[in-house]
Amino acid sequence: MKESLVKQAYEVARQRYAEIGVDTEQVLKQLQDFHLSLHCWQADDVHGFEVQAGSMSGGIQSTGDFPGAARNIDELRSDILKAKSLIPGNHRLNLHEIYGDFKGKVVDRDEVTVEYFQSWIDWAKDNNTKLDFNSSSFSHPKSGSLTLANPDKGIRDFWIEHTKRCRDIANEMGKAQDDPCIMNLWVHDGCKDVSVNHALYRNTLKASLDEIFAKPQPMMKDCIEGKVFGIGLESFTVGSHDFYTAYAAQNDKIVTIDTGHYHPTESPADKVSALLPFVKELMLHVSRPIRWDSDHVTIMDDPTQELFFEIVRAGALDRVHYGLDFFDGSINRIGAYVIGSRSAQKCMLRALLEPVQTISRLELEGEGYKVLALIEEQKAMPWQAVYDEFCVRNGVPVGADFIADIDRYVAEVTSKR
Ligand code: RNT
Ligand code: ZN
Repeated sequence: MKESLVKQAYEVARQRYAEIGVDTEQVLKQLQDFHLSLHCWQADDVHGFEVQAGSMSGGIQSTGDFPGAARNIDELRSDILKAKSLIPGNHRLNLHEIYGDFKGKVVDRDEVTVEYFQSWIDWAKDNNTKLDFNSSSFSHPKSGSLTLANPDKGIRDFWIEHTKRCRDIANEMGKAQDDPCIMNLWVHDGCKDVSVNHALYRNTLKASLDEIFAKPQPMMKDCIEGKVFGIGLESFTVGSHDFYTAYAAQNDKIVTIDTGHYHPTESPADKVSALLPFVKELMLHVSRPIRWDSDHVTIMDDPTQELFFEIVRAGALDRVHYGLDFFDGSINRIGAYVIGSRSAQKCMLRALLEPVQTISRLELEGEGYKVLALIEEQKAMPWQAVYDEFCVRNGVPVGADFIADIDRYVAEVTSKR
């Protein structure tokens, strides 16, 4: 794409937006300050680097066997850097515990320490990237259908120990980067079939969380993620949305909204303004559910756009952490990162370009049709010219030009794996 064309289009867009009271230069600054947390697990279909790794369990699934997945820590780092080089702005990296640098050693989940993440901390520093973290309760012989909610004290304590250690690691990451590390806690605990012990499991999970969170960890923040169901755990989920919402409100925790974790007609976007009066912050797992929590690559679909509109309209930009969570093994995985990240950014950009004060005033004055008119008109405003300009200023390919870069990387790197 010719840079001079991008500049011309941006100049027109800048004037069009100025006419409706929107300062695109200001918006470009806000977009520069918008940091996604790239999930490391799209690079290798949620496999991780445990020496003893078994098959995937815990109700999630990555489908497809597109060639070129990262097979080790060096390949994963290289792929992440490639993806980052094609995404404008600077973004965080979200690690799962199973992605530690175990250096050929069998390190069980209740033995993990920051030692196995030191090379990540160094890598992050060298690459001007901040880290976020996740405990990993799936894909392990002790995962079963119940971990932190397990009435068996031995198994429960194993996972409590794991999660406590993960909080220690996250806190060390936070200290090293002088910025709190956001640690997400998701456990798949649930029942495949009818059960009469729902209350027992939920009380057990609550007690486990209380124990896990007892230790103050000033340089990390806890978020808790519920869901509707997992594969093989269809009848009951211990950590449902209601469970974690109540827990977070009572215990000052961050609620994670994974856009694939609700009933098909339920709106994740609607949860933003419903939760923010009660919890200080939210974490997002932006994904794309197709019929179920299938974790397809994020695109600019209506639910994603609506989610970002709701955050900006609520004035909550700095109360949200922006994680991604998709894992499609059927397409080029670097392409998946680039498409998903750029789509999330475009949704944020469109939300930032909305003349929300004008529309809000009209709504309060009872001018319903004008509200509708302005919102409809926004859809065809030249926001894309602003995004192209953002890419140029960040020195990354404009439009679909990133495809050629990925093709080159396939030829030179991933096709040789
Ligand atoms: C699973 C949750 C969870 C995982 C990752 C790997 O349904 O969304 O966030 O996708 O932690
Ligand atoms: Zn998630």
